[in-house]
Amino acid sequence: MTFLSSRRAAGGTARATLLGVPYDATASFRRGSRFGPGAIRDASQSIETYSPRLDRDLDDLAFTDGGDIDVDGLDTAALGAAIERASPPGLPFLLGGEHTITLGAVRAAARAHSDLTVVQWDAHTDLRDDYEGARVCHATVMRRILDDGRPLVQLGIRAGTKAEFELARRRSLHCAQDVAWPPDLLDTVRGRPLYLTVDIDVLDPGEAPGTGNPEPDGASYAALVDSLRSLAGARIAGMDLVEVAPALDPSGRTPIVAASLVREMLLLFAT
Ligand SMILES: [Mn+2]
Repeated sequence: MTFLSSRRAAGGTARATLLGVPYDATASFRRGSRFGPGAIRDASQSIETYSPRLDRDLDDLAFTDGGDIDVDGLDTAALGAAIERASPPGLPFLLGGEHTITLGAVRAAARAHSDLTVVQWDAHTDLRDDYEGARVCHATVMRRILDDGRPLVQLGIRAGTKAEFELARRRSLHCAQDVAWPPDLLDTVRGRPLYLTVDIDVLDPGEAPGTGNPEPDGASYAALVDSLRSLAGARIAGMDLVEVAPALDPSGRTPIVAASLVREMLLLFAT
């Protein structure tokens, strides 16, 4: 199954390509995000192609669904290499899978954009130097991105260690629980190539309970879409949506919320 209304663009000129990355090998608390890409595609069949909020329709957009990258049994080094190899031209849009997948995608995007800035919507800082002995995992991924020298903006953040928050205050361009953009920060990033990473747990668990490490007091769907919409017209070099774990939400609403978010991100950034 492919994502709602995706298609082969004539001559392979699709602006955006969806790629599933069904990987959750380092998940520490509750696994299941490897089933995220399939569940999001499945849920996409139940939503409309038209977004009243944006007054745009996916049917008017040439984007493709490239299926899943084969990541079965890979360690995190091989995972990163597989993602870098698979990164398509144009605008790659990865569906996780755990947050670790972002590292390979950011490194791939940075090959073409050395001044790449990363924007993270997430409940968690993900800035540990290591976690249970692992240097590359879902809890350290943003630390590795900082180590690579990438400027980082963190929105929706409400969980992490004291040391992670101290590091964020020193090294992130911005780290706040609010997902709204300070106007001066928007002016700073708008001219730069951006990589956007959305961890579904940035949303309140009431809206998206199907995720490995839910945190209370999260953003609303409307606030998240508004935050993304603030970047309309910006240069987006790549993006992802991660940490959807469908089995942890018997109501099934998390994959539907995620599919709606994928639609809005495509309509905002793949035109
Ligand atoms: Mn998170």
